[in-house]
Amino acid sequence: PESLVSDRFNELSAHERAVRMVENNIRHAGAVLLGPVPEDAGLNNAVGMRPSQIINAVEESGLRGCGGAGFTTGRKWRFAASEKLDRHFVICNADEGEPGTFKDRVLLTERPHLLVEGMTIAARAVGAREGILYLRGEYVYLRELLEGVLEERRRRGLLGKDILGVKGFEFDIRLQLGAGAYICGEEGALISSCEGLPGEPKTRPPFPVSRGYLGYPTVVNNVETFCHAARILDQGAKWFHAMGTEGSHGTKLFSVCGDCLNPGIYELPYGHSVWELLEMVGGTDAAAVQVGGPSGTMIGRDSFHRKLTFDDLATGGAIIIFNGQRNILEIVEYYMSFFVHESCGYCTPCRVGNVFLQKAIQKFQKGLANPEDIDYLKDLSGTIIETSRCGLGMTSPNPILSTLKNFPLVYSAVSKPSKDGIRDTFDIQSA
Ligand code: L3W
Ligand code: SF4
Repeated sequence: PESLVSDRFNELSAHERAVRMVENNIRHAGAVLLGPVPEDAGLNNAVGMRPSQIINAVEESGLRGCGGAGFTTGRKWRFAASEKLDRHFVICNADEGEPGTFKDRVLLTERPHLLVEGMTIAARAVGAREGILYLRGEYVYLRELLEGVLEERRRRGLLGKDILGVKGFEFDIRLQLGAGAYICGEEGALISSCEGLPGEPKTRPPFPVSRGYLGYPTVVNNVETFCHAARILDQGAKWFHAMGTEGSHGTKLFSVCGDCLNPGIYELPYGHSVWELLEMVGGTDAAAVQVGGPSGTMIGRDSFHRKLTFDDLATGGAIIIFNGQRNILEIVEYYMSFFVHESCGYCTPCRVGNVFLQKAIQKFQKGLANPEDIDYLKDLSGTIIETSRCGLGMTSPNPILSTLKNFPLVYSAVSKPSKDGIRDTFDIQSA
């Protein structure tokens, strides 16, 4: 929209721009998360419902986890509620660390009450009395604001004992800060970190819903997921279900950055194509779009018709736009350096394999690769994916695999046949 590229718009801070984007989209696409939200209407409804009715409503809405993996939220809550242990926990994963993702930061800043409302509704649904808001270490500046929100809600009877006057409905939340490790956004590592242990993923199963924090049933959801749950309890499952597509209901916040006129946060119903989003953000010059951050997929112009849904291009929200001046191998090498740095080191394939992948990409960058190195990249990527314990290792080869598939010329243009056809090996010491 024209108003977004006015001089006034360019004077705004990055955060103000993000909110303006959402406000603008609200006028165009309809407000859900950052539009006018009636205070605690969802929680007021939830206290009049049985836990099973809350879970039914969330399940019927079709809400799926907004961190990227898209597990059905109602099912997750049902699993946790069905566990008969005497303590249950609700944890909000606000360890927003995927490069290119900054939507949760805006929700935490602009809608902290909606988030805590969603967590409180989840607590009522699964029978949790204790909650943790796990905040990304780099968002430490939000601590005071969030502590203030929790305190205010305790004062107003929205947290603590007998919430909203309902006898026996007790729930409170403590804030815990991460310390800058990306892996702590993985739910097992996050739980370990909350327990005071090193931030390393846990082997699943058991899933957190049955044995999570301190061994008790635990619901871990993303910030956006809790916010949607609160709106669903306010507006109804049918309202949410009616938006989006068959397999991806409701709306989604997208963090858009890179080579476009109007980076920011956009809230859209699921089902828009990448091209439609590029038109909205002034990014139609794009040569490549990284959907879902480094652990996602890089697509080229011939795939811009693809849809932003779980059935096509699933994403936790990151959309990074690259114009034709960008060097794809440089981007891939940078993403691999990110994974090398952030691997927790528990599994050898992830700890060592990603270093080898990065080295191999550097070989292509230097023009020293041969066609056999392409097979090497594919083979090693497959091994890392198959043998890693958590999502980091399972997705770390994606920058390579998606660019090999969608930008094959980038690789073939810089690789030359070796003299004897034998592929070079990488020296573990130098790696
Ligand atoms: C009970 C089962 N629960 C699965 C639960 C599980 C988890 C959720 C998703 O994340 C994504 C990746 C990237 N019984 C269950 C079950 N669950 N089966 O469902 O589980 P899963 O394993 O599909 O995914 P995940 O490993 O939790 C991987 C994204 O995370 N990612 C980065 C994300 C970054 C952000 C951010 O910065 N905000 O979100 C990196 O890999 O999209 O799809 O709760 O317990 N049988
Ligand atoms: Fe750690 Fe990587 Fe193994 Fe995940 S896959 S547990 S990050 S070494």
